[in-house]
Parts: sequence; C-alpha cells; structure tokens
Amino acid sequence: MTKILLTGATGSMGRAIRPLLGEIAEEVVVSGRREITDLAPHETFRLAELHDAASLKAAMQGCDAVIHLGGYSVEGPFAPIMEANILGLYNLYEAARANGQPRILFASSNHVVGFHPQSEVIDASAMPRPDSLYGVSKVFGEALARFYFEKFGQETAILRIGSCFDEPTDHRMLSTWLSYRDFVAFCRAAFTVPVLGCPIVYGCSANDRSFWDNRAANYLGWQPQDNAEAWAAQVEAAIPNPDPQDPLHLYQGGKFTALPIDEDDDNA
Ligand code: 15L
Repeated sequence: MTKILLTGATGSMGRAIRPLLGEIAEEVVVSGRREITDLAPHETFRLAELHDAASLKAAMQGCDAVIHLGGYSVEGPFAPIMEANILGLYNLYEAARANGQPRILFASSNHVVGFHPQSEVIDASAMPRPDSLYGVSKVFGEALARFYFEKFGQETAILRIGSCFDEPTDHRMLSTWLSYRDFVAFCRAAFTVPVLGCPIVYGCSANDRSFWDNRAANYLGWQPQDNAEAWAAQVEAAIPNPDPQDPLHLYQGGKFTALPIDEDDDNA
C-alpha cells in the first residue's frame, strides 16, 4: 500500500482518522471542499468537489486505493443529498475507471437497513430497508458499487458504518459503535486482501450487543479490537431508563426512522 486518496477529509470522521492513516499508507492525499493546511509530512492536499468530476479525477491520479468518506452524511433535503451521494458517487466511480480502478472503501451506512428491528440480528443478505432519504442514497451507492464491479471488475468494500465516534454515548451505540482504529484496520484488510470483490460489511467494533453478523466477510481477516461494552456502565448511568417505544430503541436506524421529510424549496 503506498498512496491513498481520502475524500471528505474535513468531515468529523475524516479529521479523526487522518492521524491513523500513516499506519497503512506511505502517502495520503487528503481531499475536500475546503483547504486543509495542518498537513503531516506524508499528506498532500487536493481540493476536490464531488459534483466536479474533473477535480476528482485529478485528485485520484496515482492512488492505489480510495477511502470515500465524502458526501452528505445525515438526513436532509433531497437536492444536496442527490448532488453529493448520487451524482457525486457516479463521478467518483468514473474517476476510478479513468485512474486504473484503485480499490474503493465506500462509506455506506447502517441507515440502508435502518428499518430492521433492533431485536433481529441481520447479515449482508438482509433486504435494504432504508430509514431516510439519506439511507436511500446509500442504497444507490451500494448498487453503483456492485454495478461497477460486475461490469468493470472495480473492487469495493461496502462498509455499512454504524456509529463512528470517539465513544458510544447512548444505548443504541452500545450496539452500533465503530472505533476509529477498527475502521482503519478494516481499510487495511480491504486494501491488502488478495481478492476483495465487492463485499457488504457492517461497520461496528466487536460489540457484545451488535445487531450485525459479519461472518460472510471473514475472508477479509478483519478482527475489530474494541467493544462498546466498556462504556455500558457509563451509558446506563447517564440514561438509566431508555423508553423502549422511543424510535431510538425500536429500529436499528434509531432516530433516523422518525425524522420528517425535509422539504427542499428548490424541489417543492
Ligand atoms: C450515519 O450514517 C451518520 O453519518 C452518523 O452521523 C450517525 O448518525 C450514524 O449514522 C448513526 O447511525 O449513528
């Protein structure tokens, strides 16, 4: 592994994982919509906008792998979701096709399957049950990744990320939490396994309360090290009696399942 392109480097997850990427790459091209100036010696910056295909093609030049965190990462109005997660993802895959098909880590989301109940354990064969327009856009992203794999052999690790934050802060996150170091270990596994293919993997640490079964991805050799259970007492003390009827606790997607459609004036 030599040179990785990181999209969405200015987002919260991008900022958190940047210091760890030197462990898996000699060179990291950090890209985003705003200039980044606090570069480590192994980092270079490229301004790249997902709606600007040429900027993505240029940023990807010479890269062996892509960690695609860029995009619209929460529920919101349809127009910006569409621009970043639908048009933007198409631009990303076309940039990859023009640049020798580096492997892609596609940051999909648990919100693709958010309407599955928390009482069920699901695996990669579960039916998509998106819980938001954002989740629907990630279903598109997964389909696009699969299409480029079938048609061109483009390899992608589709990671349905749970909750990638410093630490779990509510009961749901005791199931869905993904630590930064487990995420980076996943990238390493996806970029070094001899044959990647186009697997769907749930992005969570080795949580006792996980909703997800990743056994189909054992061939990647990814062994997450962290477990949200270490924060269980802290979370249970802070939120002693979670309401079981609260959407946060009914469905895997939590509160996203209860959000209203955010009407976008431009599309009304
Ligand atoms: C996501 O997909 C979001 O990007 C993140 O902000 C969290 O809401 C996360 O899911 C989650 O479900 O906790």
